[in-house]
Amino acid sequence: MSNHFYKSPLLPDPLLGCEGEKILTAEQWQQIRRPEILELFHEHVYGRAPLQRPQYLRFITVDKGEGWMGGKAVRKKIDIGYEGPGGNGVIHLYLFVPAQAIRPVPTFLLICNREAENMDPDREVQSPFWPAEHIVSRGYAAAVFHVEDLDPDKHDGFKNGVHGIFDPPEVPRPKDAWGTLAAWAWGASRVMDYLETDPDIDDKSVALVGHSRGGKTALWCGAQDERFAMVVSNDSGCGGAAITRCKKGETINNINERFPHWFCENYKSFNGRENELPIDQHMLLSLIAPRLLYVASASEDTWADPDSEFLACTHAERVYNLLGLKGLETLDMPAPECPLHQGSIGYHLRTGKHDLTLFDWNCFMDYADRHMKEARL
Ligand code: GTR
Repeated sequence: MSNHFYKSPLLPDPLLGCEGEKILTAEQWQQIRRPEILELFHEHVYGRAPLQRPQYLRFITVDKGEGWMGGKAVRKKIDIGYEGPGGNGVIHLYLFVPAQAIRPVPTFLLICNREAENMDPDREVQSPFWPAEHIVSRGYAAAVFHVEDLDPDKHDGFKNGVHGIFDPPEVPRPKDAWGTLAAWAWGASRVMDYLETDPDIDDKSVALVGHSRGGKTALWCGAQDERFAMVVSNDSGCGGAAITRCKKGETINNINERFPHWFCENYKSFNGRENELPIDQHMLLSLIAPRLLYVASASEDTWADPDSEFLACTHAERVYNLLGLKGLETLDMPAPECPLHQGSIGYHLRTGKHDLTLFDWNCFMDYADRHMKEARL
């Protein structure tokens, strides 16, 4: 891994407003610059959701039972039903709450983008992708939902899922209309709507976790929805935690060709023109401030590009500093398996491939053990 100084591209400044004014105080950040940056990501990258909480949103506990995980957990299955002009849908939320813990408990919510077996609520499959037993044993509630409950991961002309349900019938579709990642992010916020109502859950201590396309989603959700106390991006790469300018591996052109449904139409105008973007991904990370941000990379994941993921963290740090918080506190990429857990931005590089492993989860929980209580709003 190289020291980022040798490859640092010229990046847009998170602390320079659109009118050219310097952002010098926490108040200016919150009132002026944060909304500007959020708007730029809506307009050019992820697109705009037509609504937040829909008028029709229902939480139904379809199952609640003790005695799971050898008596260590209570399992709940919650159906989060939503309805709009074009139909209705259901998010199936699975939740394991530690039986002995003092309530309300801090929680890890995973956005699952892998095969549904990885989140088996009956625990016949115990995948490291969602190590619910392990999460519970460390005193956290383990929550998960699947992205396909919001929108299928294929280019269907935005006919199915939440687009079909909520989109106004505008033809042609606006170039800043929400893509699939924004649809999934919208779903994570609806899960938070439920968690706020559950007396077992400490809704001020919820960490949102996503891997890869799920990691891009976690960041976009956490940037908009300030109810999440901690946001974790695992191997999220292009359109996630990685700086796009001078990025190795996947480019904007690659991602828009292979996944034309993920981002808004406007993003395609930056194919091969990264330098003309008014933002870069360090500015997405900065929108998580002052809350906890955790970025993880894997050494062999060159498509995502660990150097560019780390670089984004070092540049998001200026916003954390403005808000009186520490970031990574170093400009040097750490060695594999040597997590940086000092400040309000956490980072680790793991040896190995593009994946979400038990090592990654343990790092997220070590970090949360250390910071989530003190950061509690
Ligand atoms: C890849 C894609 C990446 C990443 C990954 C994943 O094919 O190019 O941007 O999102 O899929 O989600 O596993």
